[in-house]
Amino acid sequence: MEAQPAILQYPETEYILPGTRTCAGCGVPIAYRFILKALGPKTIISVPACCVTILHGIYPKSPMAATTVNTTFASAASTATGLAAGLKATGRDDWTVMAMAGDGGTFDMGIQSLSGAAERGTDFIYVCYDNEAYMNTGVQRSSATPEGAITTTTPVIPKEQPKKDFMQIMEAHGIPYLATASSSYPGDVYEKFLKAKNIHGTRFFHLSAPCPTGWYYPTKDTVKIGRMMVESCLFVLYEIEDGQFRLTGKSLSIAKSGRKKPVDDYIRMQGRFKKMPPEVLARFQNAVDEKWEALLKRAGF
Ligand SMILES: Cc1ncc(C[n+]2csc(CCOP(=O)(O)OP(=O)(O)O)c2C)c(N)n1
Ligand code: SF4
Ligand SMILES: [Mg+2]
Repeated sequence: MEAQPAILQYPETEYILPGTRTCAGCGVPIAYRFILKALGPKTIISVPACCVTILHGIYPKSPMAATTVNTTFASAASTATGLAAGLKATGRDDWTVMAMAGDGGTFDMGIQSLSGAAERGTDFIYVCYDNEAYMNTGVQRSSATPEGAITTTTPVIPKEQPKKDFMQIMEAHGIPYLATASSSYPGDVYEKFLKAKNIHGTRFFHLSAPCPTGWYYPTKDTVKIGRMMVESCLFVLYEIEDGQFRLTGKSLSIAKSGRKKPVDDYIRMQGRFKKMPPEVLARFQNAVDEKWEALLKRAGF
């Protein structure tokens, strides 16, 4: 019998119904749709203040067919800890607890509650969807904003510090599973969440989600921009399971073929990089190359 195309193997149930309040072209709901398909109906989500709060909307007009708790900005992981404890105490071990937070709510504001939960081995999935700034409040810089980007808090001189390597911080917690994923590769997102669902303990995802509103590119280009991040190895798709590192999807194909693109086209497509000086672009490319080489080595290439 012929194998079914991957798209026909995803569950048909939708947990995000039409009519969300995200901007046109937002990268977040593309991935979120597949995350929820992988996790299924017995999922409870802790959402701090961020664009996903806007996506979830206000009761009774929410487009979400998923159980949600809205919490304060720094508390996604501590709220999830309470949910996990409550479900365990009431014998509902078949539920999945997930926290869905932005980069501001993770790299900066939520790091203490996330680090505490990971150190305790809280049984939950934490997703940091990364649009590389505090978007919900009007594009302020976060420690996930790349060097050379303009934000409303770095309007004249673009951001001078490089992006924080948050995966390294999370790996240092010794958690059983952590992975990167991109909204431009929903199949890879789906597979990784399906796997994470069946692992116990703290599982962490760094999910790249392009944002036309804060990156200043046309709304139709979201999937293209996300693919360019991966094709240039600026954002690498991988997973670390019980300490074992593995490249996945498009990044694995690039490792095999050696066909890695430069970052220039990706940078030039976005208004946020219009003031990036040539020397910063050269340094940026250099940093991407060095990190890719290190990951290739780690993956055994
Ligand atoms: C303690 C606190 N400080 C500031 C805010 C205002 N605030 C709400 S959402 C947000 C930005 C969140 O950024 P991020 O976590 O990156 O998510 P995004 O909006 O980009 O999706 C801010 C600053 C708040 N709700 N609580
Ligand atoms: S500001 Fe960006 S991340 Fe937020 S809803 Fe709009 S496109 Fe999505
Ligand atoms: Mg953000």
